[in-house]
Amino acid sequence: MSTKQKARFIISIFFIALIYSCSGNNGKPGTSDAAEKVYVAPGEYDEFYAFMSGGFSGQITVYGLPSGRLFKIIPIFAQHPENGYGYTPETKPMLQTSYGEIPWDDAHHPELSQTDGTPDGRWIFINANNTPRVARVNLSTFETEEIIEIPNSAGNHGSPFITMNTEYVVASTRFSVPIPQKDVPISSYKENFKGTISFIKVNPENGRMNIEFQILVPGFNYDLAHAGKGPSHGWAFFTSYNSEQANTLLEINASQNDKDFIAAINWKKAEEYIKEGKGKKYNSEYYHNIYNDETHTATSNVEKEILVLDPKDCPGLIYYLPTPKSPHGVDVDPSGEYIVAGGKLATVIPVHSFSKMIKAIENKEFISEIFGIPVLKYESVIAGEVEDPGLGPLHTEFDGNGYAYTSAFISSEIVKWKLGTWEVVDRIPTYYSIGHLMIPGGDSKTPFGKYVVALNKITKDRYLPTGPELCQSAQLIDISGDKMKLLLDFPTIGEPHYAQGIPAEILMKGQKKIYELGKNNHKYGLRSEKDAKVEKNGNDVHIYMSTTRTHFKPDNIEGIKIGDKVYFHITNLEQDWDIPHGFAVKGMNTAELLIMPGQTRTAIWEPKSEGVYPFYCTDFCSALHQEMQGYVRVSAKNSSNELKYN
Ligand SMILES: [Cu+2]
Repeated sequence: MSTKQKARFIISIFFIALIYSCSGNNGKPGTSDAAEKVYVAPGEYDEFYAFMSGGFSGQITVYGLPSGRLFKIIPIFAQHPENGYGYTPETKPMLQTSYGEIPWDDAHHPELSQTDGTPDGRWIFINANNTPRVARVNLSTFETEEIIEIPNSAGNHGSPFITMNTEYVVASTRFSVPIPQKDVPISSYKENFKGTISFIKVNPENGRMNIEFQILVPGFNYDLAHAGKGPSHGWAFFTSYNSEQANTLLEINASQNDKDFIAAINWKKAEEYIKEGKGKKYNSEYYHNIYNDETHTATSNVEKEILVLDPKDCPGLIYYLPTPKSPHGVDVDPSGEYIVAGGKLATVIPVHSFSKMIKAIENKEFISEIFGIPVLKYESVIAGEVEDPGLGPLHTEFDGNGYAYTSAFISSEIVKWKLGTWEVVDRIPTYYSIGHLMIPGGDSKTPFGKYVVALNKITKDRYLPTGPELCQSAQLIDISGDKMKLLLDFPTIGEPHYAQGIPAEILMKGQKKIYELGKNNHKYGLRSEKDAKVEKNGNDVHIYMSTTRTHFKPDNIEGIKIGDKVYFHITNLEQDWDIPHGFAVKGMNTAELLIMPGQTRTAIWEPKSEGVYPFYCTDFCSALHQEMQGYVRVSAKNSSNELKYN
């Protein structure tokens, strides 16, 4: 080789290295190819909508895929100043619980409603983890319509996973607690602590939830769940760890046993037992908050009792599948045959077979019994084990083409493997510490494929610092070819704990554009501007106010006195898509309002000193938006000023 040849050789190696470093496998795609794949031209729509949990933000954020654009924040378990959710009398009842008003909670797993195992775009459910609740958001309005508290639960982590036709939303308690609650030594954990698994029935017409029954289970930590589908429809699977029932230093003490369990629950059998009267009534106070789309107002109802099944009285209701080792996720493949566990300390991914499980139950291949629950023999139910699945496998989703994708938390990667042969066929690093992952429809019978989204816990070095607190991060990976390809990083709000994705066209079909004025039955709502008025009742002043582009009616109000409580009930009379109006009055000490077309919302104001106070529209609504304003005159308590307005 001449010197020239040598130089050329070295240069070509350098270029090959450069090309490889841009190919997407080191986390820096940087190619026009990737940019083209995520580019959504102005005026065009994203193909998928992704609903991400906000984790500790208590919200759901809505992103477009593949662009990664943030479209909306839907407040669920948290007050939200953007639109007044949780501040207005119409929405405050949504945050009521048996512990009082809770303005902030931890939201983990969004879950789309399904029909025949396919996401249908009607509702999305999500859990409050800390003070156990399940919420339902209507996807025609993107409003939180219902929140139900779950009694006899603590750390509502394993929820809300739904059955194939949204018959039930299932939930399990992470922390076992005394049931019913009582004052006992914590060291009496083994004697006194229990877990529960809840089945929340969903009304197919309007989505209304009610807790149909709970099942009392041994005091382990129940972690995650998924319902069966196809042949396994009628069953639901729940992971558990801490089968040691330790109550201190769990990082050591709950990792003693070689295997913990997946609880396989036959919910059709549970329905039979309930019919036969096997359920026992427990006194349990819990809140059930429902938002009414016609009165535009939520109400809190207090429920007093709940039906509880004890497996001891219900043979055939639950079986334990031994699962190595401290399992976290449990996922059922699109065919409904394979039940995949993510054993966070396991060296393999165990895959259970539903049909083998049924056979083993028939043949009574049990190795022991725990509190009346038979434990099946591992070898009898296992379909296969995926070897070398990465360190700390947590969650699995499916592409509908026979492949599974598992997130590995410790080794920060996604591992692709083949169902049936269990061989690993591809792996891609994530940045960093991936928890859940999401393929649109990836936990359903009909995955839409195309992308997997990595939901990461840490973003160190991916973005410029924004203080000690960095944004968290999602990553979009193309799964349309044999090899996974990183396309895009995008920041998230709160912890992107889990997400669900659905084709945008399914959502668009049901989208509500306005609230019809003719159906506005809010107690203080207006159908037309003529009806605007002010009524005084003792110290309560109710202002029935209208907004249209570009004025309030009334816009001058006098005769308000110190000590009065002023309710601005504002109806937005617009009947045109995307014309909200805002409202704020100087010194108001709750959030401002944002009122959608046809909607009524209330701001409460208790003026503290005499004077004249302006109010105005806070949402830029047209060319004369600045003129959209008014005044309230506040007089001394003993003033003789009469109430007047125009
Ligand atoms: Cu306006």
